[in-house]
Amino acid sequence: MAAGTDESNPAGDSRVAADATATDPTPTPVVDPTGTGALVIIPTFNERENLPVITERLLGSLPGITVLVVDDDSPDGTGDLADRLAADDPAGRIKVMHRTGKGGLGTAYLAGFRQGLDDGFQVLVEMDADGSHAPEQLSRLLEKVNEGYDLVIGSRYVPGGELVNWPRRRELLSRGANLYARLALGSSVHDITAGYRAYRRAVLEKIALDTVDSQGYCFQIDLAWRALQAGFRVGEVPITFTEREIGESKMSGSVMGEAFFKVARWGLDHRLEKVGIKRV
Ligand SMILES: Nc1nc2c(ncn2[C@@H]2O[C@H](COP(=O)(O)OP(=O)(O)O)[C@@H](O)[C@H]2O)c(=O)[nH]1
Ligand SMILES: [Mg+2]
Repeated sequence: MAAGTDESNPAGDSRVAADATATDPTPTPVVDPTGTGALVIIPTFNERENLPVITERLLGSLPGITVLVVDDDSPDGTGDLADRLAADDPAGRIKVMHRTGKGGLGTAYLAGFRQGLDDGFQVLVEMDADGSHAPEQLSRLLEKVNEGYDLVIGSRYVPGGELVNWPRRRELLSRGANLYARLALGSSVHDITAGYRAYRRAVLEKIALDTVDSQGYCFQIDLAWRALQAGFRVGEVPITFTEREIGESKMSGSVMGEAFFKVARWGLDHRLEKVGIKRV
């Protein structure tokens, strides 16, 4: 049993509020079973060997889906490769956004979200290029969105969630960060740092993306916390997270420090607000 799981809440339903979708007994599906209606945003920096594999797996399991690769001028030529993959897909399901330099995961997703909202997608998905997030499990996330959830997190730490080949040190850091966030924020999300997620467009329209400046893990916590604070319904589904086999992680230690202080501040603000004090 994973640490921090709540046995009274095995489905990983994280709380929540009376928005229209949550109270609707028969919510209208927003994505069809082939994935039409959803945009999968894949940020890339030096993922030349991984990108063709992940797009093929993704389009193989959900042929109706659209992919947006957000490449930061990868020195290994991932951006050019993405253009070729896009040109080779007769159905035009692969789109590419080229940015001028390494701007970080958070800003890559923000740029992708804006594009996806402008293009009218109903659901926007975050997925890594390195194979850690199995495309074959995306339909689980989308099904839960169709059930009425606003943000669905692919969770390593709910029953059924798994870690494959992750270094023990990273697992401990990740579990520690999640425990810390749960305590500091008083939230019941088991894997709030996870980067495999599906958002209904309403969430991203509501949460003031312009004011998000967090990076790395903190970016994921920040967005989930904003969604919870705004009263959206957040759920988790178990996934198998597999460590990358090819290429290198770009995650640095400095993002841990950012997360530590910001989460403490959000938790404090939340508790003060509950007793009627608003910090300026
Ligand atoms: N566009 C863009 N993508 C990035 C950047 N940093 C990381 N990525 C991508 O974000 C995803 C997750 O990064 P990764 O290094 O695997 O982090 P880890 O899984 O936490 O070790 C991968 O698809 C990376 O290529 C960046 O600065 N810009
Ligand atoms: Mg990775």
